[in-house]
Amino acid sequence: GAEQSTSTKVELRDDPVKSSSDYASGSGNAMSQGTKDNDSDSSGKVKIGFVQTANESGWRAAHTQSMKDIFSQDGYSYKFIDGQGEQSVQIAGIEELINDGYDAIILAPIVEDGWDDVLKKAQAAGIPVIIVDRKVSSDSSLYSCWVGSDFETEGKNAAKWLADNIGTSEQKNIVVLEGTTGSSAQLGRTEGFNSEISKYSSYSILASESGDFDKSKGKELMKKYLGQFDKIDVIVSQNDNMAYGVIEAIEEAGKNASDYTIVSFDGEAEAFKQMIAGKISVDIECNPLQGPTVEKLVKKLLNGETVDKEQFMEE
Ligand code: GZL
Repeated sequence: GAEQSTSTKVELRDDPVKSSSDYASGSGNAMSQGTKDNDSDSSGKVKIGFVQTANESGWRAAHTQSMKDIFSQDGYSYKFIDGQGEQSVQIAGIEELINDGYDAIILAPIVEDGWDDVLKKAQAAGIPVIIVDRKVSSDSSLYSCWVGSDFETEGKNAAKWLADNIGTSEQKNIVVLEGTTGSSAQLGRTEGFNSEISKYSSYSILASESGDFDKSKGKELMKKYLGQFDKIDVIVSQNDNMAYGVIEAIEEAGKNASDYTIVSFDGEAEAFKQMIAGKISVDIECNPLQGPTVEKLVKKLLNGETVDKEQFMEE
């Protein structure tokens, strides 16, 4: 019969260090030494990719700028990916960074659930992932660390401020505008606020629905609340952008924002102007300037160091 070919066809790779098996094996062969070279692309720069939620708020814009400022310094090749408010877009962005052999991936997850598969892919490719701002519900073994704020404490602080400054003797009705459902900021602020305010029988929460951290959705929700309830004393808005929508809804109804106690979160410059105008009563700080903290962690991780799983921002 026909001469059986004895040689097997050797498949040439386009880029020998891109294959995940090179990292997973760690066999010490020439290929896995490529991991060291992989810490910098041909231009000798460290490749950093940042997958952001979207641009839904002033807080988010400051967060994005903080990362851009730090990673546009010399020595980094920085790629920003806008998640456009969709988890599927964020996941596709992470996969793109994995395929392009980035040295580290920074992810600001829009919601907590649904990240296991893509985090496993990054891990298999030997690429450290730093979770920033909101958290993921994935097991912490699937990412290097998380940097962000203590959202539950923020919620508790809002309730404590009410008890201390508005008092606990007269009956007060509260309506809440929650952030994006399933995001750590929404989950934590809601849990923290509810657990603390429930200590005071003089406060009752009439409604607590999502305005998605968005100004126009917050305005529509506040208009609905104004139509539903004839006595609202306190309005808790889980970010400043929704609080601006609340103020517009109140004023378009011919009422005064200063007749209400409006509690907001984030602490944007514009919100300070609204506080000076007496329209927002208190604003719970949430620090978006995470770039410098994240850069220090990237350097440690790429240097083979381990870091604490949770890194809280100064607030
Ligand atoms: C909080 C962050 C929230 C902000 C909102 O750390 O996740 O997302 O409070 C933003 O302004 O949309």
